[in-house]
Amino acid sequence: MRAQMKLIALAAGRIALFMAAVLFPAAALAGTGQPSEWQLGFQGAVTPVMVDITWFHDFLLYIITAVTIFVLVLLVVVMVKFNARANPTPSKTTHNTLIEVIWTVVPVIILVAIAIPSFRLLFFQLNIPQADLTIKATGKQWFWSYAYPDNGGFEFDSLMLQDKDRKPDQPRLLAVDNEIVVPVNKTVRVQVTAADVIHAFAVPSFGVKIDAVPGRLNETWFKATKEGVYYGQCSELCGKDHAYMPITVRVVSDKDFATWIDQAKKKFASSADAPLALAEAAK
Ligand SMILES: [Cu+2]
Repeated sequence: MRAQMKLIALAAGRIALFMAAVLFPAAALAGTGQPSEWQLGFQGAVTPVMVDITWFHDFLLYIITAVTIFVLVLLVVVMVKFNARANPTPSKTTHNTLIEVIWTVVPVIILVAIAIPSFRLLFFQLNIPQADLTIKATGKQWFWSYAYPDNGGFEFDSLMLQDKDRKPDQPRLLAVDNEIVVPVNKTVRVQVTAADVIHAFAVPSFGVKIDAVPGRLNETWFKATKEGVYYGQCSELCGKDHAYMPITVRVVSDKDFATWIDQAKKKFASSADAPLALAEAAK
């Protein structure tokens, strides 16, 4: 009995959590930049694209909740009013023009109402605006390499931090040795490709997820509106260490970005991984 009560209490807790997520989707226990415990919704949005994705998700949730409740109510009404006991002599009606027009037109209206913001969002994501900065991300088995062609063309590898190298504030399986650094409130174009197999570049708080395909250059963009550290992961099953090639983006002020660029140019210039920098130096 006590075990049953415990189970019921647990289930009630889960349902309450779910209802909270439905009623207050924006506050659905979500971390920003990284997942949080008991998170149900998306990670917090820090780019205009992710703000729109979150809005669209919530908008769809309201529609699907209304549709589901409406169908449930209809089912209950039919069961109660039209069962054999309550309604011994059923009507022989087979057609009703008005109701058929309604159940065709209303779903069409709902689909159009969904399609308009959906396409608007798709174009917003896929039209790369005039960029302030371009970085190139190359997926490799099993780490990422990043190049900054606008800033001297240096390139560096970014590997997941092992537990022994991690500082206390760096999350496990998400922190890397060399982070991507970008300025806040600047449009960043990301060119994404791969050197071996298909990977995918994804940062949930930015609303960015795009395949990294060998021999092809994909493009995406983000404009982070808040300084901070945002984590993502390779999101295309790419082999044995797929789970261990995270992405870390540090969003900083313009001044800090300029400082970082100066340091990075020196730090990564001598690297054998910087063919562009070497080519430029040879000029
Ligand atoms: Cu991968």
